[in-house]
Amino acid sequence: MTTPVLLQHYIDGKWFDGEGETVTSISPAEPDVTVAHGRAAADDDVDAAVAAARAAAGHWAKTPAHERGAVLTRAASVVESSAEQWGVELAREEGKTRGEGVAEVLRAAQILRFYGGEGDREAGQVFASPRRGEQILVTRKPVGVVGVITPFNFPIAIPAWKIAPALTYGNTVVWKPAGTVPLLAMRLMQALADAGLPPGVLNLVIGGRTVGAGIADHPGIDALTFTGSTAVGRSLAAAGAARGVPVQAEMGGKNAAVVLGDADLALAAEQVLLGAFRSSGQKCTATSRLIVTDDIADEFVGELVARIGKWTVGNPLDEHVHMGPVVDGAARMSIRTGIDEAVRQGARVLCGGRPYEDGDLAAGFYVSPTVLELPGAGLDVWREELFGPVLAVCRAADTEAAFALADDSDYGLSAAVFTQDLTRALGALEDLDVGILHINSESAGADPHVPFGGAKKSGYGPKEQGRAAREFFTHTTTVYLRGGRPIA
Ligand code: UN1
Repeated sequence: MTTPVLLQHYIDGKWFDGEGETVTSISPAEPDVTVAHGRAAADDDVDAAVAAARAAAGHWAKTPAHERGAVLTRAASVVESSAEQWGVELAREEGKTRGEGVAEVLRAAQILRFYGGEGDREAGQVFASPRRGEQILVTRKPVGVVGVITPFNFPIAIPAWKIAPALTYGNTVVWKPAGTVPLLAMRLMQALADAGLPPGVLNLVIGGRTVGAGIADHPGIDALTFTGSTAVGRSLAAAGAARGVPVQAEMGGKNAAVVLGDADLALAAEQVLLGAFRSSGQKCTATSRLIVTDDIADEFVGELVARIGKWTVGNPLDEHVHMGPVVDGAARMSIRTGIDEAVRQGARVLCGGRPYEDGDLAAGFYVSPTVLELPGAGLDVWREELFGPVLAVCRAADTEAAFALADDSDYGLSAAVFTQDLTRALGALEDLDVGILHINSESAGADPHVPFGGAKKSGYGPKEQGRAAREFFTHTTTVYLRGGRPIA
């Protein structure tokens, strides 16, 4: 057993103990194992963090983009060289498998490196002027002090993809990670500090909802970026609107995989399995709805359930395990309730669905990979996000009906369509209102250099990642630039 890490906060270049409520980060695989513990930030710590970020803002904004980028590039190396160790810590603290944990840490390094290169890219636009002797420049400026509120499910990648663009574009940051994953937050903070980030530029305050609300409502915060539930995202967006502060919120999903009759069924089954159950389904991009056309429905669902049967659920640190627990007891409870309710409403359990009754799997926060066949699309499980390893299945008569079913959702984050037919693939692009569309690959996944985010209830404000992030983390100044020469 490893000794718990002392949980600390970082403001104005200094680590210190909190004085708020007690925070204990446990391992969801073994709830009696404490990973990190300490005390939450107090209200005046949020004030101190915002004050430090404000004080650092002017100097950081004037620091050359290449120097800002160099800090991120150095941090990328620190993160990369720690991937094995932090990947294990991540798996222990969050519950995804060790392999996924290591891959996530490496992804964070890749994101830091991408934004580290920003100084080498174009920084604005030049337009012709309708007047002689003039040109019009559109330049970019940081928005100021950004509040960053991040979820439990990607404890280092999501913080990296918010903080790296915030910093590279010259903003300073006050960051609150999810209270369930403070250790990985401390690791990323330390990496950036070791890379030479000046004091006050990034401040880490750990705590629960009151700390989050303290940041969101703080008059010293100029913009807020959030990933988490639709309910919280919308309330932050409303609060931001009331104060005239821009909010970027990346929220829920009810992502469909559509498997059509001409698909490569083995490929589709492999990808749907990964999309639905990797990270125990706790990704906003996870596949939670499966739509199969009648012609191949029995064969495909049979193949999928057979593959799930070969998966090992267990301690995420064990090499042969495919799926670990969900993040905490409350998550396990709400997912189980959602399954029970679906069954009550007429769903048929094709696999999983029952709680683990003994041994390590009953002690940890495990939910078995569950596939539910629905009598129709009216069930709550088809509409509401459960954020767990639960896949609901509906059949469709043909491609058109399948796409209509997929698009009939309040959410619009991602979708996966399995077909070998170009016309059907292009039809999906036309018919599905989503931010991310995968053809013949699982619904989850993101690359640092391309936009990420959803349509409909899934996203609010500009997209994240790639150069799309610039829309949120900067604003433009249009410069009418004319010299002093007499106009001929
Ligand atoms: C991914 O699919 O790899 O909270 C990333 C989430 C998303 C990130 C998904 N914002 O699950």
